[in-house]
Amino acid sequence: MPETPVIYVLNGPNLNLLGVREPEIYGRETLADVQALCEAAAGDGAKIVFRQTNHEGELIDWVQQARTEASALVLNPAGYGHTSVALLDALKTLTIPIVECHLSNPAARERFRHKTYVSLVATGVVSGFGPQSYELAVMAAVRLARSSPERSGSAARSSQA
Ligand code: CA2
Repeated sequence: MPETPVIYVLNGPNLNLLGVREPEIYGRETLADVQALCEAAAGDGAKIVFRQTNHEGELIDWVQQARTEASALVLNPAGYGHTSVALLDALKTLTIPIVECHLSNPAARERFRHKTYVSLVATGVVSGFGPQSYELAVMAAVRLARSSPERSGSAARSSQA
């Protein structure tokens, strides 16, 4: 029986305010609701490690951790997606699938949101579906993890260490 893949779901700055501020843009569901959606989407098929930080260095530490501990990464980089070359450099060290995820559709918003550094290395991008973007991103990540068996479970972790 293959080991259960681990999916890291990492969230960047201000997403802790989800459901509390700007509901007209980001909706009324909280980040805890989003976490529950991710866990339900994974079901018994994967283990979800769900985290949020307002600090660029901490996000980068977690990306580095995902390199050895995860089978796939779902990332909502929030504002850092548009600004952080350091985050891009960290993501470039990963060999696991990366699914970029946004609640809103940044391409339909202000010009400065139209591009992210993360998209340069993402396997795919899900945006514009509100919390459901995460659900879809986790489903994609689980499939990608399963279709890259060398990247699932402990064998992957030791080969990448
Ligand atoms: O649509 C997304 O998920 C974004 O990643 C959200 C970022 C934004 O900078 C990106 O362009 C698109 C902003 C996250 C801020 O989250 C808040 C949530 C509630 C209230 C205020 C901010």
